[in-house]
Amino acid sequence: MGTRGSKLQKQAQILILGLDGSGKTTLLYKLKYNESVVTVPTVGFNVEMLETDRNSPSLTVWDVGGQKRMRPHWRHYYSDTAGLVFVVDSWDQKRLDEARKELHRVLKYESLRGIPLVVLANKQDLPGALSPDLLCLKLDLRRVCEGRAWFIQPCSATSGMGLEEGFRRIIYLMKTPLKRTQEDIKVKMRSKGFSITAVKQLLLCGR
Ligand SMILES: Nc1nc2c(ncn2[C@@H]2O[C@H](COP(=O)(O)OP(=O)(O)OP(=O)(O)O)[C@@H](O)[C@H]2O)c(=O)[nH]1
Ligand SMILES: [Mg+2]
Repeated sequence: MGTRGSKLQKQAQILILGLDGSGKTTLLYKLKYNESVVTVPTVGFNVEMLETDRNSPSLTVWDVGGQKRMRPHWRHYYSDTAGLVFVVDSWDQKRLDEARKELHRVLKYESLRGIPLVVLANKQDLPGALSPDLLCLKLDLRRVCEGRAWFIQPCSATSGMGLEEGFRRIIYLMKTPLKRTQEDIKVKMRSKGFSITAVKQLLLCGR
């Protein structure tokens, strides 16, 4: 399975990163207990096991605080990570550039090379939230994710919309070698009558 598969066993570690206030802790507890918890900024980390179906590894999910002073510690969580989930506040356009810089910095680390990425475009329930397509452009995902399996998933951590899909997607990307992922998408798109150009664009945009 190459670089990505080598870290995937019966149990896999998922790392959730993102700026402070993007919604990491809210989504972790929504997924775990289906409850909307009142959060405080995370100093350190939260860790939870998430159950999956029997054909998938169970997930140990690490949610690490995103405040500026916490970010130098992110790298201590990279070595055992099989999948990365990066959470973006889709409503807070003022901080998008900061989110882009942090994401690009994270993806440069050698220990995360080839590790699949799901970007969660969170807070879609708020009026004015940016669409995943616009976020894809603003975060320059196409370029920075070259050679990596990735996907951008719209969601709302408060309502739960899109969260399970996002985690199902990271499991799929972890289980499936990059080349096959792209082939699967091509076959599906062809069967729906899309042109090769449209398929290529879709693959480039990861969704
Ligand atoms: N409207 C809306 N608010 C959300 C959503 N997700 C999180 N929030 C709110 O955003 C605020 C920050 O959420 P947290 O989950 O604490 O953010 P965090 O990413 O864990 O922040 P740090 O721990 O500081 O890194 C809280 O007030 C949440 O209720 C969402 O999908 N929609
Ligand atoms: Mg938190």
